[in-house]
Amino acid sequence: MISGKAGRGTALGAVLLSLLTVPVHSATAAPASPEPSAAGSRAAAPAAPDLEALRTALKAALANGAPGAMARIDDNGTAHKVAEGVADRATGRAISASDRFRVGSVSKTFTAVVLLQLVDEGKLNLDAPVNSYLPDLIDQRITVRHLLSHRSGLYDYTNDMFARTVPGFEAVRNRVFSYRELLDLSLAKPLTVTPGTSYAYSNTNFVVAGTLIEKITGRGVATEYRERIIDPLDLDDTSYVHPSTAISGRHTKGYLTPDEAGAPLVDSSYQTASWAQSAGAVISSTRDLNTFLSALMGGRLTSAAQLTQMQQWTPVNSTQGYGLGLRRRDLSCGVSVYGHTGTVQGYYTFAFAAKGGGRAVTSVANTSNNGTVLNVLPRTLEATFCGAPGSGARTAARAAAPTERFEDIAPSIRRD
Ligand code: HEL
Repeated sequence: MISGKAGRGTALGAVLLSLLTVPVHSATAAPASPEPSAAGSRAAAPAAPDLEALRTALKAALANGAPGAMARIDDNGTAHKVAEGVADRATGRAISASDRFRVGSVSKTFTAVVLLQLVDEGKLNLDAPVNSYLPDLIDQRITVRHLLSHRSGLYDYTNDMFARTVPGFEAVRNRVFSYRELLDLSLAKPLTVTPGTSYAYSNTNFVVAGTLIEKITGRGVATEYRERIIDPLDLDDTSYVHPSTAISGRHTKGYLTPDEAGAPLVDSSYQTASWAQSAGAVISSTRDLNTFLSALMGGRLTSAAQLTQMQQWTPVNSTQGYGLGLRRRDLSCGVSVYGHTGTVQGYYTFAFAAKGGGRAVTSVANTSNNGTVLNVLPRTLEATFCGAPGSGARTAARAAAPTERFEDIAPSIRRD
């Protein structure tokens, strides 16, 4: 953990306490899936990133409709930056891998880290019902762990909000919601799964997580993100400015793809992101997200016990698991990587680090609601962590590479 900053109170006693209270999954919990062994490829020295393949992937994003795409790899102290296309269609300014952007659900990892630090401090129990901290808020069976692993069954209110892409966005672009209002949208619908039984991705979980942070700390998530993560890691490009619509500093604009084929892209850069808040309203850069995930996977943000909890995987599909605010993706070369993806109007983000945090990549396309672009971005992970074809890490497993999966929401709701 990072030491010497006020407000985090990760005292040895709290860490020891958390070690003594490592929770056990209840009988109804989805079984945690083991990681693929991939012992051979992990034992070998990691292949060097394939920068040509990285650029090819970004170009493919452009070929499929993104005005710009960028990526930054941080590999044990060496940074590689690649960018293609434009940040601003009006001015033609070229996109830069240093541009800021909206990270969408990568914010969920920030929220989870705050809560796991509160566990380390003895202020929160992952297996306690949420209602023990927030009386009568939700179904009494839902625990904190269920929220953070998307196993609560709380209905995702964004399914309805964004059923029609551009009208849905314009209806909320300047709105300011309270957490309670967002939760009420969810509670108007029945639970989608019995709490604890299976993965059912829902932004509502991380709205409740934000509510918990406010309740336990008595402060807003902006302050908690800043004091626990942003300032200690010197994430100078990272902010949580809700409900301001601004993105400060040099940033790429985001362009939302309408549902109607051939309709012009909509500049969706400026919005309150109030529909997302602790589920998705962070602004950052490729450098900062790499620093964040490297610190997390390097064990510098939580105790080892809580990092282990974050990596208790609920199965998502054959090549992915969801921990606590953390995704695991198993690559074709047998390497697994850890981080999160983000979709917010105008921006797709993939931010992942290897075990130990030595190598990390963040790749971004400045469009969204474009499944083809979304499906191209996983290639940036392959390029970063699997290296060039023929290199050591490209084992026979490559031949069995999984088909890329479409990850988007309404109208074709796929949340894996
Ligand atoms: S969806 C996801 C991604 N997560 C979830 C969250 C986030 N983002 C959203 O819920 C955004 C919804 C609107 C997205 C919008 C677009 O593409 O800009 N699409 C529509 O309006 C479609 N009608 C699971 C993909 C994640 O990777 O975790 O971020």
